[in-house]
Amino acid sequence: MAAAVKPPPQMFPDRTDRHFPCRRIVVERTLIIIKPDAVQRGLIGEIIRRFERRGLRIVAMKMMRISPELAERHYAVHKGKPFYPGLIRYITSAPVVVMVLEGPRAIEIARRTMGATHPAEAAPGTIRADFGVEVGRNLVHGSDGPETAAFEIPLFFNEDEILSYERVTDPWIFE
Ligand code: ABT
Ligand code: MG
Repeated sequence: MAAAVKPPPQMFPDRTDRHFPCRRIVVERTLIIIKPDAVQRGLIGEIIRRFERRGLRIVAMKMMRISPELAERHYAVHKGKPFYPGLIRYITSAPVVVMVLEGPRAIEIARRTMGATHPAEAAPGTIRADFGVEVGRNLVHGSDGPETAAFEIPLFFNEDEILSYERVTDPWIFE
């Protein structure tokens, strides 16, 4: 007898916040890059650990060397700015680890976990404050909005490299 085919569960149904009914909880994906300085300094595990512990779900991850062509596409919005050539040199200088994180308000949560762009201005306890000093060695990248994430993720991952799954801990992290 053929088993009944169950529709796939909707992992994060968009919903309103129980405590703030006017606020909609939006499930997002964000692109994270553990930059060359962080890889060279042996901070891959430390940085992944912080995002993982926060509760965001890792749905894609790989190590790679970013080509100049890919760097130019990723940082196209900064073309022409004085720091652009150094930025391209930096991001292509050595291997990086790229990941896609998923969860309610994942973009904002990841950015707050990373801290301000300039490590000197980043709040203590954030990645950039705890490990960084200068903006040109700020350890980690995270998409800065939903449109940016939608643009950046396909630059680094094919759709079949991004996994859909649930963790047994999800009900203890997501209400
Ligand atoms: P990214 O996550 O790398 O995009 O950094 P963030 O979004 O926090 O900051 P933005 B404004 O996007 O900067 C992109 C990279 O350019 C570098 N930068 C930026 C400078 O070196 N000097 C500057 O004055 C500014 C504004 C920092 C960012 N990444 N790096 N390296
Ligand atoms: Mg940015």
